[in-house]
Amino acid sequence: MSERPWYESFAPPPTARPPRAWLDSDAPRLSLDGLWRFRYAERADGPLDFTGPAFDDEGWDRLPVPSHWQLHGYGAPAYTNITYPFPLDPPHVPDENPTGDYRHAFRLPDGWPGGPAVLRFAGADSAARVWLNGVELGRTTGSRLATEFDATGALRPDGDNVVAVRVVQWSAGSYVEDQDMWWLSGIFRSVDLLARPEGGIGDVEVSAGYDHRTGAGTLTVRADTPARVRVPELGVDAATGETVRLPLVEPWSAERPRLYDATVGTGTETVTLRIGFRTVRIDGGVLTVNGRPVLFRGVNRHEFHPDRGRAVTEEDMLDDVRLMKQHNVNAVRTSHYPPHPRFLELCDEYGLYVVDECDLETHGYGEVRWRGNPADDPRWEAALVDRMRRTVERDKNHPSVVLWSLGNESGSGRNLAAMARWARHRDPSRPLLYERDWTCRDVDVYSRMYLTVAEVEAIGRGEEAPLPDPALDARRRGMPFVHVEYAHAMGNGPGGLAEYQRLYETYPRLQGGFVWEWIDHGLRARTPDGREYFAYGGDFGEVLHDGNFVADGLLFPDRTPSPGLLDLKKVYEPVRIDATGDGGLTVRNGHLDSGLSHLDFQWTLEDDGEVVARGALEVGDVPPGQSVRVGLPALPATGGEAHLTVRAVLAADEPWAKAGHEVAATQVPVRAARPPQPPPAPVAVRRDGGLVRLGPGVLDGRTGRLVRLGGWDVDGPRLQVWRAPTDNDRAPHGQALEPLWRAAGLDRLTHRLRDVTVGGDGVVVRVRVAPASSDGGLLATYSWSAPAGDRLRLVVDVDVDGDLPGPLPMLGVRFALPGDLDEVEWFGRGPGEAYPDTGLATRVGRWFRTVADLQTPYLFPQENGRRAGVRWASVTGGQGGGVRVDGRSPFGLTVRPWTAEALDRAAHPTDLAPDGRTWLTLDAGHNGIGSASCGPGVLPPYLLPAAPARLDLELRVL
Ligand code: IPT
Repeated sequence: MSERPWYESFAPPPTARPPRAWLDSDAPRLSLDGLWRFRYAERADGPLDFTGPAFDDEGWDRLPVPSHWQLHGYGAPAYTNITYPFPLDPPHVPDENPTGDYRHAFRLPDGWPGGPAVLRFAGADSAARVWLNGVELGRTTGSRLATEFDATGALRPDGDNVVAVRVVQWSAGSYVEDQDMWWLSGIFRSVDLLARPEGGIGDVEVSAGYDHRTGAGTLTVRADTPARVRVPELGVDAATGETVRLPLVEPWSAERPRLYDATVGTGTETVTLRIGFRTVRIDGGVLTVNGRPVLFRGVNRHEFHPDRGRAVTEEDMLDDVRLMKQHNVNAVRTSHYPPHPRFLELCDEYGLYVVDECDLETHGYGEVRWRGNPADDPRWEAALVDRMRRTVERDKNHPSVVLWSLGNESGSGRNLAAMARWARHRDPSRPLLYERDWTCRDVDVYSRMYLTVAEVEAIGRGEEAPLPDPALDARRRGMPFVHVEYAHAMGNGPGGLAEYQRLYETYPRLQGGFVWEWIDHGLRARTPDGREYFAYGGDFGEVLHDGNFVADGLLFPDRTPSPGLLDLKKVYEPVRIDATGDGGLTVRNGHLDSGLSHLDFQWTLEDDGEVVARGALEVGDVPPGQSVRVGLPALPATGGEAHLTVRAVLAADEPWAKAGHEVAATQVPVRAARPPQPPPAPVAVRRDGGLVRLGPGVLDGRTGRLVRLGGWDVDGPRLQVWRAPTDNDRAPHGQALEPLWRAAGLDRLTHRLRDVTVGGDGVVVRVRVAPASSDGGLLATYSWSAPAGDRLRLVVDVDVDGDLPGPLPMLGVRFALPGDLDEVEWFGRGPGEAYPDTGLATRVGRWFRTVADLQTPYLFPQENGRRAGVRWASVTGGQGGGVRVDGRSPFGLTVRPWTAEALDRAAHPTDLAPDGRTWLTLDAGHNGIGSASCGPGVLPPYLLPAAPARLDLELRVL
């Protein structure tokens, strides 16, 4: 019988110091971050020869601390969403247990005081055993939780100190850390040595409430040692434990993150705090901050960087915070673990509401019907309560943290109840949330994920399906609702954001939600020939993996905003500018507690996409929650299709964006396009051997296809129904359309020319398009005429012939053009891509992009880059000249250097190479995008039925 290894223990770290707040102290601190000596092994039972100072580590490698060893060439990253990559056999883990031995020598700097010292690990994944100068200090668990050890006895005041650490990839803790992310190991957050002065401050607890009725603040700061609390700006000089009533303070909110600098000092140590006065309460079933109902315009944030994994830097965190603020996000759920402590300081400072989530997920137990779920197994109780305790103790002083979350996707069970009991008792000032137990027996807020619009609306109305237990049902019915994950931002999409937001803004019980998720976790990699791409699950040879499900963020891995984030910014606008229909505008202030004086309102008038006038709009200050009516400015006459765009921009610099940054905007059509002229008498068709000449075009008389347009070789039209399935069409956790489409043969349609009829003034080509093994298909009729010598008209009529089930992926025609036509200008919606239920951020205008820039490089190649509402488009080349397409009514436009079929075959963007032609696709419609990659599919109004359709186009040579 062998002894159970140290990392296979259910218990929390036995010798760790009690958890406490993350404090900014003037006591000496020595950062031990840097290059450490490192030895990698495939197993965890290697010799413990390295723990003493005398060991010779000259032969060892060097690895940065903090970092993940898999991102420095040891072992390999692995991605699973739900499934555990090891057998469910707790607390045991496989013998193949990647292990990193670390050593780091340091000296205490001059002036380092004698006396107590603490060695602090901010995060080690997944468990570590720690020695200082050969003395074992203890072990850590809880990858994203801090662990402190008393280092006093082992520390050498003079000479070299050596810290030695063994970190294992798999431990008992791995069973409760089954979050949907890369398995990445190592000391990935900082290591510090902290001097602990005698009579110093161990822990501080701030309680700073705000009474919105009186404007008064109440401040109590407690510490484990008697100390003075000073807030100079408020004239506070009080003892710890004393409650100070302040008749007038400025409250903290995400909109106005007012912080007061404070110190808590004893004779030997002073800690610096930033205090925010705010009160979180559930009042009559509504979650309020400072007495006002809060609306979360939220995102779920994992810590991620494409090179560093979860070892994020301060700059990475700042990038996230600034990007969130710039995109109208006001709330973050720290899915699914407490973030780096600095992130919460930034949320306090820049203004973001935080749902701080405990480091807990046991999702993979769902694979065994939750048999043995750690959330319900008493052997795990102490460890789970310890995790909650370490979350709350570390983060309790942040005004930004408004809710605690017990964890994610861990089923239900008694240990969750124990965690909730502990948290409630320790911090009654913040409500609790946990999504997966729908009875809500342990929490204060009802939360769910990926509900349909109809389900959310039912909850808004208080008409959700009842729970079997009437008491629990009544209790839950009285709770505010938070949609803790919705709108899965995987690949192209998410579609349908506006429908959710409308509900959140309508029903007081619905307090917003958190989009899944903030950033794609693609790891930067290179092809053998050196081209960069972002790797996802399976790219590292994992046996079990969940592919590109790890790439489901609003940001690309390099933090470039995706079209989905631009849509979200529009939907999350805290100011709504709407046309009233009778020549005016309403401006609604959706802020919780700020007016609009920080915004300037500007307008521009565009005539056929050209700016012809601009000015400022006087809106005045509008109190939170109120609307005003504003008259439209006097506009000069326009001759074409005219649009007025009104923008609300920052009047002055903010810490997160410069003056002029657009917060909200709307576009109002003020003059319709001139009605199309009746086509002039068509020019005559000329036969020329096997060719048919018509205006600027030449058709092949046998195939009916256009082969030349002016001087350009072209080939088309070809009916296009297929699109490279999006992640939402593929729908790994939703109703997938892709298999239905493939089963219907829409990816392998064949084309049969029925006839070509050459008349005196036009050509009619009829083609039947249908899949093998089916009698249903589409009939396409291409009617060609030349309304003038320089123009060619093409009317495409599509009819359904027999049984062809919808929705269809898309319906359009495509042409091959010479590849040197590689620039596109269009008048229509832009500049970004748009599908029926996306592109909310786009506006009608004249836009220009190279063909390369029209492509959106989703990590898994899929349909992308379509521009909607296009009135006309020209495709031109560097050498000059090109072709132009005008629509009698607006059409969809996609221009690519490869076909949809090539896009469909690719697994990474680097698999795609321009094939020498420019593929111009003009569509009468696309199916919507939806969010079925995880959640509901396309809403009915955005489905593309298999039904007759028409495109009426005019082609011209430039
Ligand atoms: C849900 C998880 O909470 C989250 O971590 C992530 O996996 C997300 O969905 C999908 O990307 S679980 C889901 C399968 C319902």
